[in-house]
Amino acid sequence: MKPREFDLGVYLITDRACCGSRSVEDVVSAAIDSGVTLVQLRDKNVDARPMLELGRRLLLLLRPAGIGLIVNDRIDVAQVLDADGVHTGQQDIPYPEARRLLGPAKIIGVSVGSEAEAREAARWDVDYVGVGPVYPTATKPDAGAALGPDATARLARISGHRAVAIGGIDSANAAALYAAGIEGVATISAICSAPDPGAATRRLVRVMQEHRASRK
Ligand code: TZP
Ligand code: MG
Repeated sequence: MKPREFDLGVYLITDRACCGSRSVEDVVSAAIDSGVTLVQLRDKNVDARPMLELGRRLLLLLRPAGIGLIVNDRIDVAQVLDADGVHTGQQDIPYPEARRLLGPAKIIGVSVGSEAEAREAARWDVDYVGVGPVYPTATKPDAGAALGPDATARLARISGHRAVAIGGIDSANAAALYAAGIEGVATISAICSAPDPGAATRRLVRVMQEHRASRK
């Protein structure tokens, strides 16, 4: 993958708890085989070393498939892994410092959940914004009130950046986001908690492909 070239279309965010008895590697492997376009390593409850070890195992799966790995929060872990980029939230290292640490070639995504945050992101050369929560979600209890697709698209437009929507998204509600002008959908539970993560990924990829085909 060339630096900063990436497809936000169906963006899987990993969560060990949501994977249940399955390994994160098994879920990511099924998602890769089923057309996922980008993967984020996210684990709020683990030290750097196990995160690094999981990241290394995920890179062994992702690199041959040409799919990028983004690391949530941990710039140090992303650097040691030589991952494709980081995703930073509003309480993480601010974008200018993250860019200074990572250099121009890495992907940096920033979370946006309000107009003020979208306006701040507009001042920065971020590679994408993650906007949400679009719909109610049990996965991140402190995510705030659901924005809905229209407000999500509005925040994305204010930011002026490529955007991925997040929060409560599955194959039944993803089409509304693509239709509203959002480039991609990010999900944790719709894939990680699905009885069949591969089939869940294929359903989301089909929605994305139908939208892309309708725009040709
Ligand atoms: N940020 C905003 S909502 C959310 C994050 C990390 C959780 C998304 O999880 P799910 O299961 O796709 O709703
Ligand atoms: Mg964060």
